[in-house]
Amino acid sequence: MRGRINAKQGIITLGGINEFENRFLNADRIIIAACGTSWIAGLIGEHLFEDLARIPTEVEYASEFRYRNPIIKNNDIVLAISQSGETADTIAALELARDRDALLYGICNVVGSSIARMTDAGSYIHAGPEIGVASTKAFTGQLVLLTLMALQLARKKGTISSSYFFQLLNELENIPAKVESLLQNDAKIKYVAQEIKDANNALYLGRGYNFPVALEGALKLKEISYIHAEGYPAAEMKHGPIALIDENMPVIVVASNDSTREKVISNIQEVKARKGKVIAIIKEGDQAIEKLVDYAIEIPDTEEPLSPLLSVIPLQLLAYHIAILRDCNVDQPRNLAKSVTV
Ligand code: F1P
Repeated sequence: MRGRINAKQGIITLGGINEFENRFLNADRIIIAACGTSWIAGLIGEHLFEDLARIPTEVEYASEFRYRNPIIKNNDIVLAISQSGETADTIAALELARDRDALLYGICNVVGSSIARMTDAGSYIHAGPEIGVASTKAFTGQLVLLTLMALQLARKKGTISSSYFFQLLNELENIPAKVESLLQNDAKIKYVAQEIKDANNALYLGRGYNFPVALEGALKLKEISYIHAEGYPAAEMKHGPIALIDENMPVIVVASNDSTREKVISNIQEVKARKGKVIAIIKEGDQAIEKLVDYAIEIPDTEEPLSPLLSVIPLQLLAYHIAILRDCNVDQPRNLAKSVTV
């Protein structure tokens, strides 16, 4: 069954969900299993499913899930996210869940892949082939799909108001134009890349919806430029990573969301007090944060549940420019395979 989206009429019908609508509406839990960038998309999915559709959600590294004898019940939905649809650990997690009668749902990019075939239902992101090894547009596609799933379920369950539903759905249509507009900042991002390209370490911080974005920024930097980078929830900085901060440590703070803004400002002040170099992703026109930091990269304002779709892009570009400046092969990073099948 094919899906349909009509923002004006407020219609989202993803085929895979329609087919098992009752299972989704009555699910005790969604367990997301994935690896790498797909796992990080899953963390944003957890926010979306809990925040909008009020379905308890857990996110698991597929590579660990399979070794833990996890509790999976037949009213659970195990949602595998995989660009390639061939990741061995994600397949193993699904096999385990299948033995325990959970509904298996797949979000894949590659049509007809193993995960697409072994799941009970699913949705393709149809992002086209990822040319490089590091996942970028697939991440965006996964986020859009997770948002649509959460919105369809929220609408059916009545967990968000009709006006908020339309607000989010209409804003989703504005995202491509906002992406175009933030790409105008590419020269600035390249300039920042030049300034920090010789760092040995980098720290990425974010809160709420932007915490997984910080993880993804760090992962992209590691994968393609070989700089050691860590992503942390901003509030965890005090529980360890703060010891690492000095003038040689770039700290990239994803500070674009209003609900966490004040707290993030105090994290920035803590880093500055230790002479750390702060690069902040800010909401357009946020002069207060701009004045506090060494470099600010603006992104257009949007609804918070959709903000990762915008805030991740400057981080992907930053990793890209740093990798190019360090003469790294951005499409074929050393030691990495497009699909990890063993
Ligand atoms: C997972 C993944 C990718 C990463 C690299 C290795 O793949 O970790 O996120 O970029 O290609 O594999 P998948 O299950 O999403 O295909």
